[in-house]
Amino acid sequence: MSTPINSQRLRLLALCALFLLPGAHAAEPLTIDVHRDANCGCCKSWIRHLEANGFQVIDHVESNMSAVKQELGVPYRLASCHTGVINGKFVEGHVPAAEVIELTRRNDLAGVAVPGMPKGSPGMEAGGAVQPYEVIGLTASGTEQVIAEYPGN
Ligand SMILES: [Cu+2]
Repeated sequence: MSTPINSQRLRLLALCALFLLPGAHAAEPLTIDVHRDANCGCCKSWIRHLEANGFQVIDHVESNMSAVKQELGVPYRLASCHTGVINGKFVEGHVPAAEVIELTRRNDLAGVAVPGMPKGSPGMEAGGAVQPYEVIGLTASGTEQVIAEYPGN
């Protein structure tokens, strides 16, 4: 008689764990290191975008950003201004918070990038102009895939 109750309880516990795990993850602020040049205004605006979306940002002012990018494995073709690092993965340029979060959930990606500095991307809103842009994911094996397109549909 007690066996079915116990297994039911176990099943309930398993269900609870399923629901609690993502919740516990979201409650804990995501911490990201951001490397930038001292005089980069749009980099600071991107940092504010991340903070507004619940990230804890550790700001690093660098004198040689290209050396930082090289060290972190950011391909030259994907380069932008600042470079973030989260869970050992790179976040290059004005990547929206949604794709930074996606990066933390994707085991296949080594990093994400918004190459260049497209107008209208997070931190690049000054002036009000909007350019379409893609968020590129770089897999561990070095292939690129588009993980988001902005402005979205
Ligand atoms: Cu920028």
